[in-house]
Amino acid sequence: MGVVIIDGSTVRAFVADEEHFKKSVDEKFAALDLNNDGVLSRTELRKAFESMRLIEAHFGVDVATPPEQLTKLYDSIFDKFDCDNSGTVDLDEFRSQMKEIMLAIADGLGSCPIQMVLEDDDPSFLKQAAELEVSKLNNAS
Ligand SMILES: [Ca+2]
Ligand SMILES: [Ca+2]
Repeated sequence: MGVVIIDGSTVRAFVADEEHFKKSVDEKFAALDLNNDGVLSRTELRKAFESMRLIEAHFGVDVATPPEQLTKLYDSIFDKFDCDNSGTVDLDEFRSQMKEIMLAIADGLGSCPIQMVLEDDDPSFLKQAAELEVSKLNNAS
């Protein structure tokens, strides 16, 4: 565990590192596909967002949001992911939306760095972005 400063360029570098990003997304997808049918259902995707804490970062939802409003929000997110309206999210849909979301977060961060505490069990993508930054710094020194 440690503290690292990240900003928009950190997140962008993470997404731009295609091999690494794809691997992270693929691993995340596999972990989220609880029943191993190769696609994410509405429930599985909702669990995903609850665990990734991306909603808070990207959509600015505060903790006091009423459950029915959250459900609406998750439904709208699911529809965004499910580009072909098949009722499930496949790996391609997941990859492209994750990329968009991460880039939107990068835009949101801009050049205003945020401080992140890295916890070992934190599954968030921002943490992975931060770790990539740390490993680059280590390599540079
Ligand atoms: Ca599934
Ligand atoms: Ca679909």
